[in-house]
Amino acid sequence: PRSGSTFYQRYHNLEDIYEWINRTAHENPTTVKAILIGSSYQKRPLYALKLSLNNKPNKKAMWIDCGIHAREWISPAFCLIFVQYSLSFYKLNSDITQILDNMDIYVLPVMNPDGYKYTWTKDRMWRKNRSPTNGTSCIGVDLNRNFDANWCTKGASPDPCSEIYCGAFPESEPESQAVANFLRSNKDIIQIYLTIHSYSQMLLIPYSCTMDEADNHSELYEMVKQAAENIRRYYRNVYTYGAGAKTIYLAPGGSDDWAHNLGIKYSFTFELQDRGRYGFLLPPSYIQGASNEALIALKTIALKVIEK
Ligand code: ING
Ligand code: ZN
Repeated sequence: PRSGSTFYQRYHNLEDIYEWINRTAHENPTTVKAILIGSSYQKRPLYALKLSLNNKPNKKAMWIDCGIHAREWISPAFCLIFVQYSLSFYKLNSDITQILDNMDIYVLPVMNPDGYKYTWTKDRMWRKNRSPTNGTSCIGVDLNRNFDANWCTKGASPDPCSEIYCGAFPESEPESQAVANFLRSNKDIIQIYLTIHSYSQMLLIPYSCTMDEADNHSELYEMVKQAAENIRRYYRNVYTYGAGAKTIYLAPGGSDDWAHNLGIKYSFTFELQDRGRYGFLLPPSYIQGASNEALIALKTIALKVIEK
């Protein structure tokens, strides 16, 4: 079984993650619900877990998705650790208690299950989903170029063989459409959007799709600055931070920019460990440390939003 502290310090294949989702929901019937938000190109279910630890009415919410890119294994690993931490430390850790007393949290552990499966069975370095395009043998759309935010402009590619292929049209993919539909339906309650990637150790805010600053740039900038300072103070590790286009590269069609434009003003992309030594092949012994850093950044931001 998954008893013993080592379950979360390992990477898990897709079947094990589905089993974990199922078990987590069944073992916590009053606080966790599995919500089917859609399915992948290969018809795998997309389950988000809703964490609702306190029945206070009219609570706001936060959305966290992991595994949009298949090879970034630390990302689903973080989502599992985050759920486990929330369920274990509610009422024990004051930060997570305050956060969960004020908001429900939706966690999508694997947004790209077809790609994730492929990295376990065929090609460890696969990034995109697994949908085919007519007229080419090249497979897959970059789901983080498929959202409707300056879609397929500079920083994305219309070539189906590219690693940053934007797809045939915005939300052409069932995985991005499922997330976009869920966020649209719940945009009045969702205050914070967070998407987890790797690697490079960065805390990014909109925009990535343009060099323009977001309307609330200074507020967002202050949040990621404080989050990076906390990571450095507690874990002595360096994260860079700022608007995506200026900090990493111009990248249109990303989920965080789209969520921001939808009205979810507090929108973030975290790039977890490392800075390139292991890259996507981050050894399992780094999972806990990388997740602790993401967790303190998440807490810093959520507590700031709650204060407002
Ligand atoms: N990085 C992201 C990528 O999709 C990014 C960077 C963030 C792009 C936000 C767009 C919006 O390229 C990784 N490592 O995937
Ligand atoms: Zn990524």
